[in-house]
Amino acid sequence: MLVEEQTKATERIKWWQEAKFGMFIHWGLYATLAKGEWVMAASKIPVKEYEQFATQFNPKEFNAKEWVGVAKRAGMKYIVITAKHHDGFAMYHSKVEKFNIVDATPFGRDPMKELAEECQKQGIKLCFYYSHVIDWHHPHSVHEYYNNTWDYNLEEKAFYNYWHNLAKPQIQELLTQYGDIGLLWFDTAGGLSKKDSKELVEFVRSFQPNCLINSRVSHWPNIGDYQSKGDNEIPMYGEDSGPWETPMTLNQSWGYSDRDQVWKTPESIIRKMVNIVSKGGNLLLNVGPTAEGIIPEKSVEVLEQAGEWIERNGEAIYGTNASPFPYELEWGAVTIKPSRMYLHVNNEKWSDQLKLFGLKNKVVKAYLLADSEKRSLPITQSYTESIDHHVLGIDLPKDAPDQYISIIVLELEGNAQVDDQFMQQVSGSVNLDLVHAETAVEKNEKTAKWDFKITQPGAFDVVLVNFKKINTVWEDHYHEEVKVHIAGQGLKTIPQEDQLIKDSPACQYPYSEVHSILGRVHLHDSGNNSLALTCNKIQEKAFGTEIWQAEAVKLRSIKLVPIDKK
Ligand code: JFZ
Repeated sequence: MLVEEQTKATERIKWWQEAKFGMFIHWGLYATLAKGEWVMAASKIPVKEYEQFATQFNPKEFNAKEWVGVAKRAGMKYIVITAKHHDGFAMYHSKVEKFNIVDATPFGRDPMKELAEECQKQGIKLCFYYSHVIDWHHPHSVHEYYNNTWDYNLEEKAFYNYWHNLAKPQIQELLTQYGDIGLLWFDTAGGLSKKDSKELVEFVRSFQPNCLINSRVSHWPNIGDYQSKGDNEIPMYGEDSGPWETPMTLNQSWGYSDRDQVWKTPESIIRKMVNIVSKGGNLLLNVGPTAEGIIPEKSVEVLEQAGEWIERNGEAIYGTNASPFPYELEWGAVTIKPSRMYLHVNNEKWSDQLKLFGLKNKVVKAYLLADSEKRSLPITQSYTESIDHHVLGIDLPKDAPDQYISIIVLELEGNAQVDDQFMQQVSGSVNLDLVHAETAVEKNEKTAKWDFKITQPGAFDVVLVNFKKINTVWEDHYHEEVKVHIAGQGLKTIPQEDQLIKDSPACQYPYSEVHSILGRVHLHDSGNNSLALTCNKIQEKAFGTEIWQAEAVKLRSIKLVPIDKK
């Protein structure tokens, strides 16, 4: 990219990177069936029959002011709403296709217009989701896999008929009828050529040069302004060098489903948001309103409660940068600003003293974000030259001052600088993430290697950490021995599902975190060590983020867990 283009791109995305938290809204004709947004394909509903649902679609309760108000109270800075999903039904007044909410329903209003006005009033950016490749209503849309083959003959489809007569004209409408649009969220681009993908980006820019475009606009890499991860996927520290987001469900569905009552708690939302923001990402959190136009009560309740925490702690969220540490911290997470570090401490890890290894700066002052008087907390800082080890200790009041996560502010001399090598944490464990390993392939064997520092020698369990997608048979993925070499000791074993964690800071439905204990090792001395893992799950390059591309079992990291510590 030219320097000038790069500068423009950096400027364009600034608001979004500062915003951190947005509302996703999956709302469409499918809400009338209350079985999620894929119902048309799942039940192979013929177009003629599906069109009939429009004649009864009358979301009288829709109230733009209330919806935008919910987003505001949740602490969200932008809204991304489905202007057209895979069913092809336009949720706005389209002039190029009658199958839209104004022309085809008794409702007759344009909710996108009402939202645009309300967003403007309440200071929220409005953004549109547009399914640009999958369209089950149009006879000529062609996706690699997900086509309407129950009405139409795939062989008779002429993609460019769809592309030039529906997709592009509708995208143009969205960019010209509703004022400034923050971003266009494209999805499931399977089969779209590189040329058409790039042209689409140019097409969008020709109407609104500052409108952001997510990576799902194309399957070709490096097109669009930022990376949308797979649904509900949270990456490892440092996995992404550019801007990224996690699109996340509040229950287990995007579009309204009357059967799905598995709601995340406000606590879980806060923890995931903090984890994501500490890794430099954004959280795009979904609600699925009903056919009446109501955001389910339970979603509103969870969002408002999460919003109260964010309101109190916004200083440590909005406009921050990612943690400089290349691993998960066992007590929580870190965000930074110039000359400042925020320690987000999980309340169950709250104790008399918090210790942090590896911060090189002098700490000028430490205080609780919850303390309006900013009273100094007693601190000690030490450095041991022989093992190049920095330790910060902060004395804490007896009780955690906030709900779920309490934040300590560190005022630093200069911008945060940390020892970025892997090291043992305070509890004695070592977390080695795959993305930071040196990898090599030899004789068909893939090996990952890490160097790390030990400050408290002892005996350790070696634990392999994978994320496993629901309904995946573990043995289909791990049926060969993996090998570990560390400090002259070797382990060789087939990983088992020893511990299954359904919800952790970075893991959630449809994944669970699987811990496999590979064996026990002894580290006798302080200082530098290295670990080598040989395992065929070590990927050279991450997959794309199309539905079918999400890896069923993803190797994340290997951990050393001390066994003599309680
Ligand atoms: C897509 C849509 O099909 C779905 O209806 C919803 O809109 C969602 C936000 O996006 O589905 C996907 C796309 C990618 C993955 C999973 C579901 N993925 O990479 O894991």
